[in-house]
Amino acid sequence: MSDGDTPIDRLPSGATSVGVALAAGVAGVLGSYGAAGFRPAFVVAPVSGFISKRMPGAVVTFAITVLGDLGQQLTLVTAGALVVALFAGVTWLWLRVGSAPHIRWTPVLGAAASVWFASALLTWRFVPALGAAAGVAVVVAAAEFADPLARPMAEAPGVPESDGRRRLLGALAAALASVLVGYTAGDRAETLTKDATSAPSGAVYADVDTPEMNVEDMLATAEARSLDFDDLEPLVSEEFYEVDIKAVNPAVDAGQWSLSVTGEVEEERTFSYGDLVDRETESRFNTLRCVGEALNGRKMDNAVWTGVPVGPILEAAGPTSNCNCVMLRAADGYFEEFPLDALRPGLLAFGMNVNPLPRSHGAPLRALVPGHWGEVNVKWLTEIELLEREQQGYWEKRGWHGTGPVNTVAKLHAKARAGGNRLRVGGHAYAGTRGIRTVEVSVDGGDTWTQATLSEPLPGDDVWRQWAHTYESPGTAHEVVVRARDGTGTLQPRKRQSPYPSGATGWVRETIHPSRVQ
Ligand SMILES: Nc1nc2c(c(=O)[nH]1)N[C@H]1C(S)=C(S)[C@@H](COP(=O)(O)O)O[C@H]1N2
Ligand SMILES: [Mo]
Repeated sequence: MSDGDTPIDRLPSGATSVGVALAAGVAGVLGSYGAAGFRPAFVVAPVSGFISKRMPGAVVTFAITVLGDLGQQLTLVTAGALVVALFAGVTWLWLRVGSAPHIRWTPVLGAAASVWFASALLTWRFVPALGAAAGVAVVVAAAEFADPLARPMAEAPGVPESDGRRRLLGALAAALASVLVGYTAGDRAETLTKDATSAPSGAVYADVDTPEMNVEDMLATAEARSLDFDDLEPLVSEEFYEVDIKAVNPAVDAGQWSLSVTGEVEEERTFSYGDLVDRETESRFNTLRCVGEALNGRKMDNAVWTGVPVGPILEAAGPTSNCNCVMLRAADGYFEEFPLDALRPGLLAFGMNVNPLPRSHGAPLRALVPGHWGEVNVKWLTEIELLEREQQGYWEKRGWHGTGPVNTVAKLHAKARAGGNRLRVGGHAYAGTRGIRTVEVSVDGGDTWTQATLSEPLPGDDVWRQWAHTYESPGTAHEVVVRARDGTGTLQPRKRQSPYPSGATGWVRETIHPSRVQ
């Protein structure tokens, strides 16, 4: 079979154009990623944000409670495909318009300019949009110039209009190169900024009173008080969970950023990053838990946070509202409303475990609201608005009731052999500001109960504890049940309820097969 007989060579030019256009679409998206990294200037970001925002409440709930992080990845892939289709469509139109001979630059420049314009409109960032245009331009140019003679010859009767195979291969090669370059550049931009703070130079702790050793001491205390249990996460989380409404987080420059206190106040106030960092700071342990997580889920973690207490900031503005309600607003368009009294003892944090607050956890500044569900601990905070009457927050508009205090929970995350015929189980227990008094364990499905060993409490009003229990293995499969009693003596409710809408309840139960425990 000669070269000329390969099926691709016999492609009608229409199909070739579609192939070139799709290759250009992919290259455009990767070009945008190369210029922006995984930040709001990445052209897929606004589209995936739009999808998340418009997704019906029921779908969001399904995504959070069943799909977990996969839900957000699906949104991102869908958004990516839509943008590829958009860029490909625009390119295809220009390939049609510009298909006259001798004007090969027309589709190259036309498609690039249109894609730049579309990206700039979507992201409202004009320079990074050039990345998308460059990706598209390279692919269309490669297709057009891969086959130098095709177009002039097309006018001669009997001569094929163009060599579809060469055009398509040129486009694919250029797209592959764009993908590689875009991915590498974007990934580099991303690692440089992912967990980097957007704090101005002279790191947070350089200008504040809190001696860094203070936080170091707290971390050392947490390590010392963590139970000696290999499979159990220590008292300060090694990996802190993350929940965001958008797949692409805001990238806020602390130098440009400010926090305003607005609404029902005597005097509206605005604070720059420097204003806040210069105030008297405080470091606290604070545990967070997401209302959307499963009963024995992994979206509950603890850290040492450094920042300024909210109380004096509120007092500086002088709240006059009589609904006792406040709305926190953020740079990603997130907003949550809850009682002002819950916010008063809170912290505005710009540090996390000795480091500046990472972008993923809300840099430059987030709210910490003691004892309340994660969702009111607003990240990338920009505004504290005192309200006149109650309003619904982002999640409440989607049916959740997650603005109140957390439910009590004892989780079971670790199992191990403990020598001889003994087994050991353990986990974390948390009840917000009520604290944990005891954790009780049953190894016979709930018939008899024993008190578990608890980790020594850490200082603070809103910190979890670890529990562990060692027992003689019955030798056969048995059900372990665990429940906590909070600081007021109230037992964790037995009734099982799903996370939606007000957080999971019930006791964690797990059937343990002794032979399968490592
Ligand atoms: N601006 C903003 N703040 C936010 C969110 C968000 O999507 N945007 N998610 C909330 C939810 S639902 C939770 S559980 C916590 C999680 O905080 P983390 O990501 O630091 O663990 O942040 C809350 N604050
Ligand atoms: Mo959450």
